Amino acid sequence: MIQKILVANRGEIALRVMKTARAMGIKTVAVYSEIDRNAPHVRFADEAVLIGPPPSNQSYLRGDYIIEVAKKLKVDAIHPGYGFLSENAEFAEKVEKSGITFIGPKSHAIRVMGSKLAAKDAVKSYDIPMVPGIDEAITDVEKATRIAKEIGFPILIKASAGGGGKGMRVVEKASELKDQMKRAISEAENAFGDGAVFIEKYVASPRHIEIQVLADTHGNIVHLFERECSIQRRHQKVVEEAPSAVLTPNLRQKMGEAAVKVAKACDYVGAGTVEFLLDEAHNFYFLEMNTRLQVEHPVTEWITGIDLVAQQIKVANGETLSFSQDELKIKGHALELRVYAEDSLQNFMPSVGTLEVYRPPSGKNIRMDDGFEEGMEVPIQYDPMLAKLITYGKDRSEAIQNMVEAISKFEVKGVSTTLPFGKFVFEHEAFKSGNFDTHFVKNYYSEEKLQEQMQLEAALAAKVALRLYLKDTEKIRLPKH
Ligand code: MV4
Repeated sequence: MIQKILVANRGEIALRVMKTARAMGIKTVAVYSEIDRNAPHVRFADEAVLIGPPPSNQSYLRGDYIIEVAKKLKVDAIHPGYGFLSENAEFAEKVEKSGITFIGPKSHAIRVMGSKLAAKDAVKSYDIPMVPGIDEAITDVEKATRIAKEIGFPILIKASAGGGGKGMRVVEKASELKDQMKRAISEAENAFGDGAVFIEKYVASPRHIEIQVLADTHGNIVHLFERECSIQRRHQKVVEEAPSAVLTPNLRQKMGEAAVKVAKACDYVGAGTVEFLLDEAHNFYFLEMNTRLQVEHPVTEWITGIDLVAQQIKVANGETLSFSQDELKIKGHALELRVYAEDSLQNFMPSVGTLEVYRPPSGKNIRMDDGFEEGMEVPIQYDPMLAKLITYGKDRSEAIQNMVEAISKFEVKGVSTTLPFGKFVFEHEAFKSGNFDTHFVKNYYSEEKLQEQMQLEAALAAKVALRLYLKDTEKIRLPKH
């Protein structure tokens, strides 16, 4: 039985994991870098250990040292959160070898899904739709040209070791292929130490839809429906929601079944996410699997009523899933906005400084997952995400309305945030209608448009204030008559 968990992470996700652990009666250990000395995750934990200077490679990425700390404090399990060591197969393996439970899948699954080509290979015999293309590394330009012509241009060159869009290149015609392949290979070598690239048909206007899965150690696998993650900027997700505005029950079931097969193909254990592209004709294609808890997991938790961290811990304890696929139902609609310390009017430049004012909204249909407090500095060493603002509604339009209200109540001073950008998205006709794809930001957003919207709102606010003032002065005068 897990009685003590070390959380090898920081910020909102470290807190998120510890809150569930505590609710389950499990002791928590935080690790922290020098700059995080006074961070909320450190104060929340039952014990906390300094692990090094601020740069991640000297602190949160020191796998061996974190395992040493865990052993010294007689920790039963390590939760890696997302990012940092969460998808490091070697780390997962070392944790297990040290006699500590890794809260996540076996290193085999992490390794297979860490390579796109290995992933394609693993799911090959499971009848899962994949984008037309090849399933092996290619270096021969002649051969690539032949295949590309078969597939039909435009095609996409992808790095096998790449993730989050890194190392991807669109090729419009055969004459560009040679040059682009050379570049892609050398880029992949430099970035990942692995020059393997492959080609796929380029899906021009896809939606990004992912399916949450959960597997126990006894062979039971369920899916917890989809999250729509098409609203992103340079491969950084900005808004996520569940369910998607466009999936029919039939398509949802098909995608769910495909996701479960992907999990089966790599002997998956724990909570994982299977990513798909959905094209304009609503064909779906398996892209990759993320072998960790995702940033956007709260929207799934809200529509299913299931605490995914609690499930991860139970599975790690060897428990059997306590529900079947048939017992899972979608209830209502949830949205998540990632609030970054970035300036939406200055090309999303990181905005560092002190949170002179930090007052997140609260209420019945609002969930805030954050790791910041008023007065704290926003450090430059880590991801600039300040908070996740999550809202709920009985349906999509109610969730949107609650989100717009929550954004307007969120007060931050001292650093710029992407809150105004978020409001722009939720108030946009394309978003409200549900008719959008991964090009939403590129297609609809500009600093000028946001500026214009903010000025209109400021003018409206001034008018409302003036009207209130006039009404007030009238009230004051009234008794005189
Ligand atoms: C694609 C694609 C179009 N066609 N594959 C980007 C990240 C990586 N996970 C896969 N990605 C894409 N793969 C084919 N064959 C378009 C993207 C893509 C994308 C996918 C999901 C979310 C946002 C995206 C933004 C640009 C491109």
